[in-house]
Amino acid sequence: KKKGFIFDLDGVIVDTAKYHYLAWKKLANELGFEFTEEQNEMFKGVSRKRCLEILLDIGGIEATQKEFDTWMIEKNEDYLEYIEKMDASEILPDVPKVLEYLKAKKVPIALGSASKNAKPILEKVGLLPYFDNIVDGNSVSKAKPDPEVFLIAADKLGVMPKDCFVFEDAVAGIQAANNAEMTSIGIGDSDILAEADYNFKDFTEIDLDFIKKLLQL
Ligand code: B16
Ligand code: MG
Repeated sequence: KKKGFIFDLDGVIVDTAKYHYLAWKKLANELGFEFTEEQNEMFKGVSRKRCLEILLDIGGIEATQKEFDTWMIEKNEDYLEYIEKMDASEILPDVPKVLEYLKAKKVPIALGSASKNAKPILEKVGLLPYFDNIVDGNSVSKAKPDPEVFLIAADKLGVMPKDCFVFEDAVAGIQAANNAEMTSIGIGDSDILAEADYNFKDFTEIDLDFIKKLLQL
């Protein structure tokens, strides 16, 4: 049966969380409060708008709609400055190994990300050609843990949801994959991502026999 693979972007393919953090921290500091790396954990897999709502909650700030919109733009402009400098050296270890294997087996691959900047990032690091479809923050209306992003990806790949495998680093992302009735593969801390069907610290722990086994399921 035809299988499909769906990759989250941030925390799975590249570590852009550090750039999101720096941009949010700058905004928080400008508004007069601190924003820690620990608090940034809550932002993983979460939309830009929702992140700003949480940030303002942390700072105890009530914003007008105009301020809110301005700060969204300001954060993104700072983030884009970091993205601008990205190259292939920022691809997380052994990710290309898995992409290369899937390509060779002609298995369709999609991106399923909450980011509105997903495509330029893939372009910057040179991985765009591997992806048959990109489903990102521009094409979804419901955020993870809603399964929408992955269901659209499966549909675009022409693969049944239950025959899709999802790599995710965020709890909400694992839940979204599970809600879509796909097989979820957690990348990161297995205690945090305990709801995943499979867990790996990172792609260096994934050998190609595992991928081969999934393709035979
Ligand atoms: P943007 P993912 C998510 O990417 C990030 O984890 C999250 O921290 C970020 O706020 C979100 O993208 C939106 O990003 O501001 O670029 O639209 O993990 O779903 O690939
Ligand atoms: Mg992620």
